[in-house]
Amino acid sequence: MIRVLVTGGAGFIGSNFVRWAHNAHPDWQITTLDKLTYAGRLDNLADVAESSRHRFVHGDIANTAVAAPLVRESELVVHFAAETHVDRSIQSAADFITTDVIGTFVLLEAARQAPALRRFIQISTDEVYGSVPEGASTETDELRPRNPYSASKAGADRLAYSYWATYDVPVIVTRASNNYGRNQFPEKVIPLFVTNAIDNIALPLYGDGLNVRDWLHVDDHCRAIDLVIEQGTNGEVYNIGGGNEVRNVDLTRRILDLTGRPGSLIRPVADRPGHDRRYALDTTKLRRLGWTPAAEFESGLAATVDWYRRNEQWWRPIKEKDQAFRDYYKTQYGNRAGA
Ligand code: NAD
Ligand code: TDX
Repeated sequence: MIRVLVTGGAGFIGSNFVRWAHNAHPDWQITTLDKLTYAGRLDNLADVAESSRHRFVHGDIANTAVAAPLVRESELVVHFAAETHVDRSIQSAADFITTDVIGTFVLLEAARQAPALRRFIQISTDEVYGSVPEGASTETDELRPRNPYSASKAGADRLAYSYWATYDVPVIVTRASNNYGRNQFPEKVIPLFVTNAIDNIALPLYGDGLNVRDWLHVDDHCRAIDLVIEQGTNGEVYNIGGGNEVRNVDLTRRILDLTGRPGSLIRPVADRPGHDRRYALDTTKLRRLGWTPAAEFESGLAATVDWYRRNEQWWRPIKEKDQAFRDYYKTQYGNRAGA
């Protein structure tokens, strides 16, 4: 059996990856290490809860006593754990530095003493390139992160690279675009807007709504990570982009169409400070390994809306009963003046 450590496996992409990898790789013995922050949910891992090929460890990646032994026993590490929401990083950056930078440092230090380790996948993001007015970012482009989240991710991204260059730790860095799909926490724009629309609550669209994101289905992301594990080259960076550039206002209208709600639910609100205008990735390098995204955005978004419709028991307790989420929502949107 191949021993695989997945950090942040109770979150959105991590749990989709664990479920996907558990099905695709009967020879993987998977350990999920997760702190279960507000974004981590054990029920995201319900499909593998009974499996003898999966083990859950509750712990912090920044805690060497917990994290280092798990890294040292692994052949593969897929490192998703992070604070991930840009708006929260603007409210307070401390947890982003502790988890995204120092937590990654702790894992990398342990990786130096992991005799069987053959891959350490650092899950980075397209946000490290900063705003891209035209064209598409290639892996060798300069990094220009512009918010505390993307700056902390850029720090982790380059720290991981440095451990390959300096200590020969078998690091590969992936930089994905905006993911969508099942189990995404309802602070991110798609699940927030879908669940608000279901409830007939206003959709707070930042600024002029013309910012562009490139949407990647989480299943396509999982396949890409798997391919990079199998066929990537240590020390390299791989962009993973869905090739679906959509303006936020158009995304919002599609969500309203899919939920049968009127355009009057759109509420233009004050812009996010330092709001990156556009992200776009050149994915030639990954495509050369044989990857193409399978999901078509229209149907992928419709299936995602459908998932939130059918799984109200998953998100209603967060939006209606979780006081921490309600406080966050109030701080973020309560007094937000119109754009
Ligand atoms: P998420 O917020 O849904 O989940 C993060 C998970 O990490 C949670 O389960 C949380 O409990 C866990 N975690 C946080 N701090 C931890 C700590 N100190 N120790 C252990 N576990 C901890 O995030 P996501 O959207 O699934 O993102 C996963 C990764 O992918 C992140 O590294 C993120 O930067 C990257 N990424 C996300 C996107 C996207 O669109 N969501 C795009 C590109 C890259
Ligand atoms: O209420 C909102 N209104 C709004 O207009 C929210 C939450 C977002 N937006 C806009 C801001 C962005 O232009 O929608 C777009 C997407 O916002 P988010 O869902 O917050 O994602 P983004 O900031 O683009 O970052 C995401 O993609 C890259 C993930 O959260 C990151 O973890 C990932 O690295």
